[in-house]
Amino acid sequence: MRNIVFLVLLIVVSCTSKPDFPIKQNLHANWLFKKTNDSIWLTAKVPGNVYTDLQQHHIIEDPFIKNNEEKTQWVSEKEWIYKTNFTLSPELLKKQFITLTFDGLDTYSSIYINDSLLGKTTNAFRAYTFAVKNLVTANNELTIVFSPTTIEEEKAKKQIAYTLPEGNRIFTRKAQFQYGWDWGPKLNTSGIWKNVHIKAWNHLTFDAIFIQQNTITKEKASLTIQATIESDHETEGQLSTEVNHKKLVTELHLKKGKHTYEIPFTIQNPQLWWVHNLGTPYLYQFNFNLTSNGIQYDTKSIKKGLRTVRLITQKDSIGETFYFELNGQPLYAKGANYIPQHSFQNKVSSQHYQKLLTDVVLTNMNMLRVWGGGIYEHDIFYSLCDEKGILVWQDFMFACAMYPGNTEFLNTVQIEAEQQVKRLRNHASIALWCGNNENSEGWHRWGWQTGRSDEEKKQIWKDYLAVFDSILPKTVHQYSDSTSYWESSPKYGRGNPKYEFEGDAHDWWVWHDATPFEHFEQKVPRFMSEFGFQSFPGYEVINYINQKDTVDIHTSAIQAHQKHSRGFQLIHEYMKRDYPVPVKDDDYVYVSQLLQAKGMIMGIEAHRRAKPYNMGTLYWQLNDCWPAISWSGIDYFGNWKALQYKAKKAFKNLLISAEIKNDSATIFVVNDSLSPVSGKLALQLIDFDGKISWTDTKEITVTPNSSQAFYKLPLNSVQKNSVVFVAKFNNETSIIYLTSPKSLALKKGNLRTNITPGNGGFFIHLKSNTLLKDVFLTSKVTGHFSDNFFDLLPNEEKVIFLTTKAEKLEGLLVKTLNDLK
Ligand code: BMA
Repeated sequence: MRNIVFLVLLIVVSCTSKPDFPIKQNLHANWLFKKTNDSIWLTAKVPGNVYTDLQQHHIIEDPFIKNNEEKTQWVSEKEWIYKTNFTLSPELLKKQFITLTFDGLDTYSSIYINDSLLGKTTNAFRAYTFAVKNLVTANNELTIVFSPTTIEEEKAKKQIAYTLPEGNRIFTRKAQFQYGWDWGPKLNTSGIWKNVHIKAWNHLTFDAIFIQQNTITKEKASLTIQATIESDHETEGQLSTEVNHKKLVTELHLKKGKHTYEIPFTIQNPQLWWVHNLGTPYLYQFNFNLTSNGIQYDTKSIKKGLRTVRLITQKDSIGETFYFELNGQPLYAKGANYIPQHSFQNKVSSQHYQKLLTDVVLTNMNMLRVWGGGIYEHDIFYSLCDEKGILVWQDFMFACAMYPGNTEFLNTVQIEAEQQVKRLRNHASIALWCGNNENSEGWHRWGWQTGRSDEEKKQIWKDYLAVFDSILPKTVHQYSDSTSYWESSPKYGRGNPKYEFEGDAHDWWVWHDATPFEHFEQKVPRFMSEFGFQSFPGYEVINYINQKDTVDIHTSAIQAHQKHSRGFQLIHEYMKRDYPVPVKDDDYVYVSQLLQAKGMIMGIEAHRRAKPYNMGTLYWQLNDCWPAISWSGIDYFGNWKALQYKAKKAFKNLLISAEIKNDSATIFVVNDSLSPVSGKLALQLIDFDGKISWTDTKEITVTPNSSQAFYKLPLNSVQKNSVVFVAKFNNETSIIYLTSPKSLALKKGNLRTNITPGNGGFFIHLKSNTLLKDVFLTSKVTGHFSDNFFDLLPNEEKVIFLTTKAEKLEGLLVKTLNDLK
């Protein structure tokens, strides 16, 4: 229930009495666990899960190395018990209200406190809160029994007369990738995967605060503070809101129970939040204070970016647009699809979040799609996206399946959606809520309807609509400030010709259908939300899988870490088309990364050249959840593959890109910034020794937020395998190749390297008398190269910085494509 507050006073309240704040106590200590029938209790980590606990006690081996995954499958078939003892202080016990909250239990559990059954849980994606005032004392025991998911799944399955695609995972609300995916292991965890805490309070407390944006213009941000307050009696109270030294104290007539009070709040000339490539992701710090009768009862702080972001879908002469508008400006979205960073979430530290999201900014990405087969990420993920100016396309956690539609299932989805939307609605980074990943495409194009009666099909689709066309959009609409909702990604599967003209697209003609990379240039959709190609990870990951110190890609362990049935075969087929196929394993790994990068960059550049027809490109996939051969740009150890380095360049605000068609090269300049860029476009035709055979310059102005063709070069008299065009504009240089890497007449280079120590690493100076393609630096020391897999123009020096803690740069190796010819 909402109450509009009319009485607003600008006063400073002086609190004379001692505050009576809630007491929050985490219950993360002293946990023990065991298999139900075992007699010995072992120590456990909370938050955590049974796999990492078992590993800690050497009962199972690390499932990420060798073929161990298979050996650990018994774990998810057992029942596990966790218990802890905790004490509560007299001060806490004296409080009127005491609640126990589990932010996440994975998944089917029975909770006992001091031997009484507190409740049962069935959804890992929602929090559970219990009132425990009458159940706790100074010394307590908390026990949680986790039953295997299969038991409930089998029961649920029996209630439906037909089989739903894709397996029993659909019955359990937990991370779907834990049942195995084409890039991830089958490790179906159980346990206390998120925080557990006790909260004790007197009289008044904040339940939640939502800073709702009504309208945001350059002149004024009109907001409504929606404060949900729980009170044990009807009373007068004050809510103070403080932002950048402006303080507003509002008198509230508080009713008994949990109620939402709405307080209008304006900020003049607000500083808007922008994605990092277009401005500053400015965040306001809001501090709230709840007072009554001179006593302070609760406080809360929220960092909030003010912006408007909308998904624009409008019919046009070609089909329908699909783009995001940020603060009134059409935004070109550049980025990737994000999957969980680990199979076990307790293994993902805040440093992992920091590092990965810093990498996202460094590679000039401004959007991530949190894919629907993983998890609703932890708060830190969204807070960092807010801080770093990254937009988030947030899927609800449903992927590649049809889900049941019984009342119990719909109810749990309703609660889950409401909790997640409320949890994330203050984040400036949330750009979109999307219902699911590929469920609709699967239903319409993957043969899921075959052999079903009309009645059955009608029922399954009705159940689909109940979730994705009703519960989820209604929840987003009701609890957020008009965040856009999109039913399913993609809008149309690639089998439907409309995929090119309307909505977002997952273009898997490349890879799954083995179509050559050039397809990306021929079929450009309105927004590419998935496209990808696999490669081997860095040497460090390969050696970790095998537990060896030489690169070997022919082991059964490597086979076990490739989850796509045709994965190796597809890499090989594509490699033969465009690259020399190396014999040595370390070379093969290197070329597999070049191959992946070539395909993806071809796509990214074609998409960006097609702006504003196309307004976004998110490749599949940013990261890995275990050491794998996969589509990722960044491997399990955080090392950048060739794709990530090359995407960094291809995602810059200013891109020089050539379209090679009909024996000519058309030079485009793409400008994503909101200002015009003027300068000299300089073009040269050089051979691999640097001899210039043709040159021209042109003064150009690239209009803001545009892609324009500026030059057309005929290629009919050009020796395509032994020359390149070099295009320069505004400090950017692009080397334009006219034929596939395999056909290039690259020469053996005379590379000179010189290493000098620097602050926190080493400078590596590189120079060659001939063009070196795809220069790859690798070393024994752990670190990050400022650039890698780059081309070195003849007689031009390039300086790379290796950031490392090592004192000596040992074993620097340089590989080039020239060496493999
Ligand atoms: C996409 C994803 C995933 C899958 C990937 C690679 O469509 O949504 O389901 O892992 O393709 O096959």
